[in-house]
Formats: sequence, structure tokens, C-alpha cells
Amino acid sequence: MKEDRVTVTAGGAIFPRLKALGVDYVFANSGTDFPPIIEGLAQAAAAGITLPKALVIPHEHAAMGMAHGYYLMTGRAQAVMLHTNVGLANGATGAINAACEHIPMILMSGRTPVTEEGRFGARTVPIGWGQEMRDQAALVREASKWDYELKFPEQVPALLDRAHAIATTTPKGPVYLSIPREVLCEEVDATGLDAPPSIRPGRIAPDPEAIATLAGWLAEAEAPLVIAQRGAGDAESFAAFSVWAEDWGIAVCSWWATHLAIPTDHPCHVGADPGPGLRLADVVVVLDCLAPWMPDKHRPRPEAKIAHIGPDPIFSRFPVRNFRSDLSIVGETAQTILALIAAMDQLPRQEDRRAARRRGLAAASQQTRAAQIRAASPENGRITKSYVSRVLGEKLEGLESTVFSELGTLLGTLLRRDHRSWFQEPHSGGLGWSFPAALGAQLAEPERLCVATMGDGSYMFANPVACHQIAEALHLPVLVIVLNNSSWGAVRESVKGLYPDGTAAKNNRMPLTSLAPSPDFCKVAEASRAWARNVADPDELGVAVSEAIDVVRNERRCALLDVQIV
Ligand SMILES: Cc1ncc(C[n+]2csc(CCOP(=O)(O)OP(=O)(O)O)c2C)c(N)n1
Repeated sequence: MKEDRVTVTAGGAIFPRLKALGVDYVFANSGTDFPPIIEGLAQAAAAGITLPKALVIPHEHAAMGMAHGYYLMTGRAQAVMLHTNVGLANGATGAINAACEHIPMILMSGRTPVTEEGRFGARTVPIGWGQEMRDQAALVREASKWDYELKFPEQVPALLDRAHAIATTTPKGPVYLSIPREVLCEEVDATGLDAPPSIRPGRIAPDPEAIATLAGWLAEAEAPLVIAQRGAGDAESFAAFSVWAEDWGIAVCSWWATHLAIPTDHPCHVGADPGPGLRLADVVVVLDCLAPWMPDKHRPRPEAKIAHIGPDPIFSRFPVRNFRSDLSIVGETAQTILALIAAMDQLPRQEDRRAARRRGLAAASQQTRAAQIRAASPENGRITKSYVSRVLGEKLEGLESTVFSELGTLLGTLLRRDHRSWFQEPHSGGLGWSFPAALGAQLAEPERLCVATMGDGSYMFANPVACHQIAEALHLPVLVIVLNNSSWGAVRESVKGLYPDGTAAKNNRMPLTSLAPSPDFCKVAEASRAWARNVADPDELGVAVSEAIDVVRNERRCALLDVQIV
């Protein structure tokens, strides 16, 4: 009797296994290493096997950014599949960004065939020789929690299970698997590829003793301060954190925040500058901050107690980082925050002290906000970043939206209230992140208004032609706002910061920072049938933003505003 066994290539087996691990999308950029992957995918589809969606992403940096943005919205790790060493090199910046932000993803790239002949899958084109490397994984090793190579076809499920479990265990991060062509060409049995994951990821819960210590410090504190960079965990802990900060009268500072920890108009949100708070604070909670202040500028009081909390509060991957820590609490942020709140609920409250702090903070935060709004005006008839931030904040009021900012709009001046409503480029600063991250977020939540605001330099780093192609091909109507100063302003400012009286600062034209003449970005967007407008007049900005939002929401196509700023 003939056995009715379904086989697929090992390349094809990757997809059902990823589906079983909860992966919805494989962001792929293919090449000559892909025939067994593409053939296997077709075999699996023909056999009716459930698969994740495999998407063509025409630039690797965009693929990585999309996996990053998708995770930010869903909390589910996705997969990226790239072409040998060259595709991996293009994706390496995205891996560095993901590692810095603890974004889990399964990154794979083909290995050019290692055999020259005599084996199915052996080299067929000169690049088979040209792309060979002794240590391909080295391209992303420092950014990976784990890396390995698929040695045998039957290892596909076990290695993917392991990759996924490591990526999603605290502290999360990207992992890398290289997938050689000859191995991918071998046929494997498709049965059982949909079995549940063989390894469950581990979640680190905070040490109850350390939580009790911190709760005690905070309950006794005269001037407690939280400095937050990577948010306040999930929706539940975000909401609880806001209530807790107000209840206890605890100042929250969002210094270089990549995620929102507290609504920007919350009475305890003291803005982005940790300086004033640190001068007063007797207890400082560093909430998942890589660099909570600038050591050559800010100083915590010597007698202040400092606690660092987060999935990796020591940031052990980084060679140099020595912010004082009197208490380090390891754990997923959401669980740590909820545990801390529960512990403090049991402690005596000095109501007068807390009420006085609440009043003081509310008055100070109101003043900060009022000053921010006053300053958010055009300058000499020209649009500023802060003006765009204010206008965008007003236009987004009442809409479910997320802003991805990369040297773009400014948190605080831009009003943001909700969990997942604000993300800034990772502190690794691999630019070209916000446009694809917004595309990934839009893919995750089609009804949400996803806005990418960025400098003109950052827009160009994003490979905009590829990103607009993706937006059109995948029907991802993101709103893109380019804050165009025809230069790399951050580089210019950094030169002025180091050499305020230097020759470069005194000259009107600073070398190596100009992006003039600026391309017509509207035409770049229009090339993929996006709606696009150029705005230079401050009086036209509000109407232009409203129109762009209408296009995105009603016509469901990408819109771009090229805003000329000071
Ligand atoms: C991939 C990459 N290349 C170079 C840099 C260095 N860099 C940091 S900020 C910056 C300028 C960004 O320009 P833009 O997005 O126009 O914003 P602006 O500084 O003008 O506000 C550059 C080039 C980087 N961070 N990442």
C-alpha cells in the first residue's frame, strides 16, 4: 500500500514551524539561496499546511524595522529571512536596534552553498563563491542573544523552537540562524511541524525581597523620582503606574524616552530633563534606562538611594555603563511595576506629605507644559520641530494613534496619553527606523493611525523608495511627516556642543552636514501613488495635517508631508 506522506523541503518546513511558534509574518528579502525556501513554501501551501504570511520586503533594513514595529504593537516576535551575508549585512543595523530595545525576533539568512558540485543545491552561480564567509554569523553576533547554523534538515523544528524560546525569554532580543542551501534542499516529513513549541520561554519575575526594599524606600522618601525610558510595561501596568505616581506624588521624568511611560500631561510628569529632579531626589528609580542621565552634566545627590529596574537593569551586553545602583531588580517591567505597587499598598502612607508633593508636582508640570506650548511657535515665519509637534498633537486628539519619532516630533510638546502611542528611535540610533517600524505597526493594527515623523536625513536612511513600495503593495496607509531642514541637524548641533566657539560653529556653512539640495520628497512618495504635499508656511500646517489624516483614514493610502523647518 502506498504511504500518503507529505514531504516538503527543509526550507519549506521553516514556515509551518514558525506558525506553530506564533509567528504571523516572515519579512523576506530573497536571493539565489532561496530556491528551496520558495519551492518548499509552494509545496507547503499546495499541501494546505497552515503558514505565516511571507512578505516580499524590498530592503532588509525595512524588513527589520517592520518586525520591530510589529512587535511593539503585538508583543509577538516575528521572523525575518534575508539573503546570505550581503542581505544580513543590510539587516545588521536593524539587529543592533532590536538588541538595544530588547525586541525579540528570529533573524535568518541563507548560507551560500558550501559545495562546488556533486550535491543537489551546490553552487550554480559565481556568487556562490563570492558570498562565502568563514563566519557569517559574526555580522550580527554582538546583537544576537544566540546564533547557530542549521546543520541537518531534520533539525528545523528543534532549532527554531530553541531560537524562539531564547529570543522571548527575559531579557528578550533577536537571535540569528544561518540556513545553508544544501541543507534546505533536502526533503523532510511535514507531519508534526504544527506541534506545540517544545520549549516555553522563561519570564523573570522580580525578587520579592528587593521589591519590599524598594517599596520601603519609596514610601519613606521625601522627594522620589522615576526616570523612565522604555515605558511602563503593558497596558495594565501602564495604567496602574499613572495612578500610583499620582497617588504617592512621585515625579516621573521621560529623559530620552523611547516608549511612553506616563501621559505627557499627567500631573506628575515633569518633562524630559532629569536635572532638576536629581538635584532634589532622595530616592531615584531608574525604570529600564540605558543611560538615565548624562554623568558629565547631571549628578544624583550622593546620599540618594538609586534603584535600577527592568528586564536587564545592569545592561550586561554593554561594555561600559556605570550608573550607580544601590538596588538592581531584574524582571519584566510590567510584573515589577505591579509588584512594587502591591507592596507599597501595604505600607503606611504619610498623607500630608504625599498631598503636598502632589500639589507641587501638578503646579510644576503645568508650568512646564505651558512653557512648552508657548515655545512651540514658528520662528521668523518658519516652521519649527516643536510647532509641528504641537499641531500634530492637536490633530491626533481623540484618534487611536501611534507616533514613531526619529529626530522628528518632540514628546511633551506632542501630547501623548496612551500606552503604545509613542515610540522613539532606539538609543543605538541606527537611523531609517521609524518609517518601517510604522509600517510594521500598521500591519499589526490596520485601523490604528500610524504616524512616522522623522528628519529628512532619517527619511533617506529608511530607503524611502522601498518603504513607499511596501506601503502601497501591502495597503499600509501610514502618515509620513518629514521634518526637512536639508541637513543633518543633530550632527551640526553635536559639533557646536563639543566646539561651541570652534571654527566650524562660527562659519555659516558647517562641513559634512548639509543635505542640500533637498530632493522633492513628494515625488518619491507619489512614485508609489501616495498623497503628498509640501508645506513651508506655518499657517498652512494645520490644514495640511488634517487633510493628510483624512486621506489616510478615508482613502486608505499613504500620505506624506514634506515640511520645511528651520
Ligand atoms: C545609520 C546611521 N548613520 C548615521 C548616523 C549618524 N547620525 C546621527 S543623527 C544624524 C542626522 C539625522 O538627520 P535628520 O534625520 O535629518 O534629523 P536632524 O538631525 O536634521 O534633525 C546622523 C547622520 C546614524 N545615527 N545612523
